[in-house]
Parts: sequence; structure tokens; C-alpha cells
Amino acid sequence: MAIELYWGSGSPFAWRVMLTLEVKGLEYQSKLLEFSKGEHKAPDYLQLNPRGKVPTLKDGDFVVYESLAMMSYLDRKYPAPPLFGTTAEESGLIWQTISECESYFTSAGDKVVRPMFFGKGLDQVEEIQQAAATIRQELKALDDKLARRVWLVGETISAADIAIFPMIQLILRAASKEAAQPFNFNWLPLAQYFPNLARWAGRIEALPNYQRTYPPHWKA
Ligand SMILES: N[C@@H](CCC(=O)N[C@@H](CS)C(=O)NCC(=O)O)C(=O)O
Repeated sequence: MAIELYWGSGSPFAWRVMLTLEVKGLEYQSKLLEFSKGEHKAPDYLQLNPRGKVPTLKDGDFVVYESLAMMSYLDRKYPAPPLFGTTAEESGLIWQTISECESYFTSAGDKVVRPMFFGKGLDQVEEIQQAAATIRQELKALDDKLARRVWLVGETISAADIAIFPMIQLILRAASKEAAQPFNFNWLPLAQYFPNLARWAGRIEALPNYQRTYPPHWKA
């Protein structure tokens, strides 16, 4: 039975899972949910994911949500190529990198992305600036790491690269919004401020079928 992926355009969490599926060369049925129509809160979908969030993956009778859990499931079920390392050390470093992203980058990103995308909380200038400073610090740390390496951990693409890439794309998009201009975020163009990170992003963008994962409504 085919893998089904329930996702929403522009969700960085869904993007992680799509990249995982593509890197592993797995076929899947795309179930694109429209946030504007509330499809992620429809009763049938809540049966799959009671939190009413995307993404959710269905593989035969098995259902899993939470993007990192989905990535981990796919890696265990379809091991080639391995995305969570081939040694205990690699696995530890991959999870360390992902955990740092979740603990520091994603939470700060949320404080910037929401106001820039939806206009809510734009008057919380100090909070936005503090979050922006954290984001800059995290981008700098990643850029420094990538000065010495091609991928964040190990010699090949891993779950660390895949989990972080969409988060970075999201804050870049937030910085390109008109509402962001007065804040002078200093992230764009990425190649100017963080050249190693820009080269790394280029490697991910060059992956086969990358375009299939790109949020459709961002193409417009
Ligand atoms: N921790 C979850 C986060 C999922 C999430 O927040 N998804 C957002 C889209 S980016 C969503 O579905 N929001 C709709 C809502 O909360 O109503 C994961 O990793 O999958």
C-alpha cells in the first residue's frame, strides 16, 4: 500500500518529511491540505492527527505525526540511504544538531515568522529583535561549522541537514516580507552574510526532485 503524506504548503515541518521521502527515493501519495479551508481540522483528518497539524504520514495501516518522528520512522523502515548515521557517534551528533535547532532556532524563528507573515505582534519590537539576535547567532554557528564541512554531520546528507534546511528557508522568506524591512534583519542575501550556509543550501536545492518539495504557493 502506498505511503500517504498529509501536508500543507509552506509548512517547514512537512517540508522536512518531503525531503526525506525524496532523498530515499520513496513514492508517496500527496495529500495537500488547504489551511484556508480548515482541512487540517476536519474530523477525518483529526482521526489521523488529533492535534490538527501537518504533517502526518500514513504507511499502510500505520499512522505517525510529528515531523522528526516521521523522519525517524522512514529511516528505520526504509534504511537506504541512512539519514540518522551509521555509527553511534554520528547518530548522537545528528540528534544533537537537530535538538539545538528545535531548542533555539525554531523557537526564535517562530517569534519572527508569525509577525512577518501574519502581521500579529508586529508591535512587540523588542521581542522580535531579541529573537532575531538569537537567529543570527544560530546562523553564524551553522555557517562556521560549514566552513569546514560539506554536510552538517558526517560525509553525506543526514537528517540534521534535512531538518534544519526548511527552518532556514522559512526565516529567509520572513525576512523578505515588507513588514520585515524596518527591522534590518541582516540575513538576506544569505550568500553575503553566511556564504558557507548559502553553498550548503545550494547543495540541498540541487538534490534530484528538490523542486517537488518546494512549497507551491511560494513559487507564485
Ligand atoms: N511539532 C510539529 C509541528 C507541526 C506544526 O506546527 N504544523 C503547523 C504548520 S507549520 C500546523 O499544522 N499548524 C496548524 C495549526 O496549528 O492549526 C511537527 O514537527 O510536525
